[in-house]
Parts: sequence; structure tokens; C-alpha cells
Amino acid sequence: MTRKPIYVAQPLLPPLEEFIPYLENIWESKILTNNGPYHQQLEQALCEHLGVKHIALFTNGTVALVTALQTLRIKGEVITTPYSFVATAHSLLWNAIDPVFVDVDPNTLNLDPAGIEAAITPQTTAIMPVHVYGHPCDVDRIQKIADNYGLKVIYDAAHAFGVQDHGGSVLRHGDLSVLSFHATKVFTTFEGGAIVCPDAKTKQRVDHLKNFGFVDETIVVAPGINGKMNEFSAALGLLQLKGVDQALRRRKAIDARYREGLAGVTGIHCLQGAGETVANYAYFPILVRPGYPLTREALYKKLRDNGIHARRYFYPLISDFPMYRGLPSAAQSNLPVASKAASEVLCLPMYPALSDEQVDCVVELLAR
Ligand code: T4K
Repeated sequence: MTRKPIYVAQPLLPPLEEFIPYLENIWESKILTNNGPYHQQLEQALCEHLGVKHIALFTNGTVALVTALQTLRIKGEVITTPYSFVATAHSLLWNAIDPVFVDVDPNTLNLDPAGIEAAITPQTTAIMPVHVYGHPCDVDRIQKIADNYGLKVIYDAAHAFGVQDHGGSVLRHGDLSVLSFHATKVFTTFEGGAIVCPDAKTKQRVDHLKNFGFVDETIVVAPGINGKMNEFSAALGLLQLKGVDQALRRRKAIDARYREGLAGVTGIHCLQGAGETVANYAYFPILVRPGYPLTREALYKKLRDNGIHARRYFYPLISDFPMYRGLPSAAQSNLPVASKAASEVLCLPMYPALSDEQVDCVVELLAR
């Protein structure tokens, strides 16, 4: 039977007719970019929605990560996780910073604070953890280490849109947090991203850096980049924001349906959240373990043969890519938990338009 492929993610787009008035305004004003009206409105709206004070929009999450490191003038070595999308470590290389990989926690697959101290050297200037799958890192322990050693903390929060812990938005932690609004994310502006800043002064530096370093027409204070979000994306973001809560409710229902359906399947382990009070259900990762009749690779292929495009986020580990594997910290013996997770993980389709029948079809294939 041929049916439409089911992908790991699919953007939830608002009805096209609702976007037309935004487009008409852009056509009328002819302001397409450079801190235009929709850009300003979206920054304000996101601050309110996320419960943060300052946000700077970007063209994508990767440029935002690169700029976050520039903002804090990070140099030398940065401690980070191998278990992430490759953009995390690439942002370090783009700043001529040496990544130092530390293993992850077996329960959350986030950077394990227990390994951080041993990796600190006189060259270490910062820690870059990732809230993997939107589950918060152990922010208190990470901050304590950072304070003890005088290190900055930049969170790669690409997956953590809307996530809250007991004190509010998870994006308030560290010195900066970086979001991605890519098409596959919980909240999308086609391509896009943002840096969440703790104060107006830091946001001002970020705003200069994302606009070539311009302070005004004639003054350039830093070798900045072009990281600006355009008006089309900002307008889409404003519209998208209206439906994001409803979309999260649907994601939550899908998460529950998967968990219920997979509960009795021997060898399939569903990753739990990390104690967030508001989760965003950005991904549905399972770990394929001994006891399951197929290997992870065989299951991946079986699903694909049935039109279900699950993804191995995150395999290979970043530390196994050619530009990283020569680093002493990239050795598999240094990263046993991350290496095991990378060989077991499969992210199942997770997006609001996924129907109960489609979820059941995935579960049935896994259970059969
Ligand atoms: N840090 C972390 C921890 C990240 O996960 C990411 C990005 C970043 C930083 C960098 O942020 P950005 O610079 O991207 O803003 C995807 C995304 O491209 C990437 O944004 C994301 N993480 C990563 C986890 O996943 P691919 O190469 O796996 O995506 P792709 O194109 O294969 O898409 C997956 C599925 O989604 C497709 O099979 C179909 C569906 N899809 C995809 C696109 C692009 C759609 O339905 N519509 C679409 O427009 O990397």
C-alpha cells in the first residue's frame, strides 16, 4: 500500500488567507528588513509569550549561536555536549574556539554536570549545554560550577521554545539562551532564531553584532555579521504565535498516546522529561534496547519501508564528525553514555497535524 510519507516533523502553518493582510502591509510599506515594524512587534510578543525580558531575533539559530559567543567575547576552550545537532559545536569552530566534549546524563541525555569540572583547564572560558529535546539541563549545578570557575554559560535552547521550570522560562538561565525557529521546530518563522538576553545593554550589543556592528549610519563598533530576521519571517512568527498553545496541547496528546501504546513493548524505552513544569513535546525520542527483536538500524529501515521517516537525532555524535574526532575529548571512551544513546535513539514523528490513526500506525509497526 502506498501512502503519504510521515516525516519526523512538519510545520503547522496558519491558513494562507490569514497571512495575506500581513503581506499586503509589507507590500504597502516596502519595509522588508532591518528592524522593521513586524520585527519589533514579534520581539515584543515573544517576550510576553515566553516570559523573558529581552529577545533579539535572528535569521536562524546557527547565526544566533555564533553571535552569542561573539557577544560575550568567548575565546579558548568551551565545554559542550557531543549529543546535539552539529550546529552547536560548529558555532564554536566559527569563532576559532576549541570544543571540549563532556559526556551526557543517562536519563536526560543533557550535558552531565558531574563531568564538567574535570574538563576545565586554564583555557576554559565558557560552558555551552543544550536543552536536548526541550528537556531542561541541570541548570543549578551548571551555574554553580560556572560561578566557581568564573565561566560564562550559553544555553543552546534551540529545542526549548516555551519550556518552563519551577521558576519560569527555562530561557532565563545562564548568560544567554539561543532559540531556533527552523521549519521543524515547535515555533517557526520558516528560518529563524533568537538570543534571549538578561538586560538591555546585552541586547544592544547583540543588535549591533547582528547588523554588521553598526551603531548608527557611520559608526561600526565590531566586526558584526548580517543576522537580521526579515519582515516576512517576523510577520509569519506573529501569526504563528496565535496557534502555538493549541499546537502544544496536540503535541502533548500525541506524546501521551505514544507512551500508552509503547508501554508494553519490550526493549523500547521512552525518554522521560527532566522535571519541566511546562514541556513543549518538541520530539518523541525512543531508545531501542536489548530485548527488542530488531536493531535500531533495522527498525529505522522497517519504518522507512512503511513510509515513516523517523530520524536518528543525534547520530552520529558531533564528536564523530571529521572536524571533531581528532580532539582528545572526542574519544568514545570519554563519551560512553552519549555513544550508547546515539546507537539506540530514534525520534518518532511528532507534529500537531499528526492524527491519532497515524500515531497508532507507528505504534503498531513498533509493536508488531
Ligand atoms: N542547535 C540545536 C540543538 C539544533 O537542533 C539546531 C537545529 C540548531 C542548533 C541550529 O538551528 P537552525 O540554524 O537550524 O535554526 C533539522 C533542522 O534543519 C535543524 O534546524 C534542526 N536543529 C535539526 C535537529 O533538524 P535535518 O537536516 O534533519 O532536517 P530535514 O530537512 O531533514 O527535516 C526533517 C523533516 O522535517 C523532513 O524529513 C521533512 C520535514 N520538513 C522539513 C523541512 C525543512 C518539513 O515538513 N518542512 C520543511 O520545510 O535538520
